[in-house]
Amino acid sequence: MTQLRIGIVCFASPGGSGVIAAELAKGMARRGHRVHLIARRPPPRVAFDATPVFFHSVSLASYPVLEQSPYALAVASKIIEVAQEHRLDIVHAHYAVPHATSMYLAQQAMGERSFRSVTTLHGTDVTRVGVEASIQRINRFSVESSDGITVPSQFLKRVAREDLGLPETKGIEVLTNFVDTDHFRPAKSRRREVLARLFNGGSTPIGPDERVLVHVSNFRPVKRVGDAVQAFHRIQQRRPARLLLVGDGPERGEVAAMVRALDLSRQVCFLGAMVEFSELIRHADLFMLPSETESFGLAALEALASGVPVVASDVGGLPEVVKNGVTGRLTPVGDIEAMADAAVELLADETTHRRTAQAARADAVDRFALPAALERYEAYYRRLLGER
Ligand code: GMT
Repeated sequence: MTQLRIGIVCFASPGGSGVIAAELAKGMARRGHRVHLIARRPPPRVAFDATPVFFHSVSLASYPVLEQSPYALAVASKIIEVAQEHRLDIVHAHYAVPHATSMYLAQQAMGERSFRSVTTLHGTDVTRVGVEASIQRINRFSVESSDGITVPSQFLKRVAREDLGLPETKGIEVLTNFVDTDHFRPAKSRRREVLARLFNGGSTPIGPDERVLVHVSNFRPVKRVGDAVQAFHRIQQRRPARLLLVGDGPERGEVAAMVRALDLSRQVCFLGAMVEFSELIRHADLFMLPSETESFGLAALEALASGVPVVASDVGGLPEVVKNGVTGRLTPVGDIEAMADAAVELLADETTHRRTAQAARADAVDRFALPAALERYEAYYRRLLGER
């Protein structure tokens, strides 16, 4: 098989699209391909690997005339530079806004000596910002102009057709997100002290009956972190429990105020953003994801791979990730009582919890393991290049 020269464009801010782009970059490099990553900064997690991924930073122009620095143009320019210098076969843009547009510009500028382009739609680039009136037309045009389009779930494929208006004649490939199941793996035995250290500087040990729930997100409104806190409020009235909140973002202040108002400061701990939380999550008892929408829900998959059952909203692509009643529970968006009931039911009975945790791990390995995902991506790239 010939070595591929692949460019990957992504955001470096915390979030699933940057994680997937980084894991893909590392994985393709390990498979022997030359991978060039283009972003403002190296995305979190890309550093954790010995295999070389070549990084090219996008620097932004500033000038008093400009109201905002033209990021999309800077990315386009960087793609041209890297593609020419390294004779890229494929450029793969993660998150359409504005990367699909930058990639289209670069392709046009390079003419015949250009590369094949792939856009992976991740979520709000289709469901929210991507369909805002101010950019919808150019976003749709740029995505449709990509040689290949991938999405992480059947849900997002449907929405891309309906909301973005991508025609049936344009192929959209479902290549599900994936997880490194060696990295996210269950604990040999759940050790309370690993988590206890995180609460109040470790001053209060976690009691044998106490259960630890975790939520990981970027604290954007769409994540509904407040619902996790309100559900937890009900859960801890019915059984001893604690809640670890991992991440940071615009809603954090409001959520912190809610924790104080509900008098939960002793049981709820805000850890802030963490790039590496696999050790923490594998010792937890339950993962909560009460989002308003998720195209996929990568954090939920990382919990499942760690052998941690998930209680999540029954929305978007989440039912494709969490098997309701088997690897976790799905409850209607905003139904705090239902979420609390599901959590208590899972935590109340040791046998149910163990069975769900084992099914979670098995299903993550079976359907979402990294090596098979990398093979699917590579086959897709080769198909676009006309190799088979
Ligand atoms: O679309 C976003 O809100 C950002 C994006 C990200 O960069 O985190 O999240 C989306 O992509 C992830 C990776 O494919 C998915 O796991 C998330 O479900 C998805 N978020 C939403 O759909 C809200």
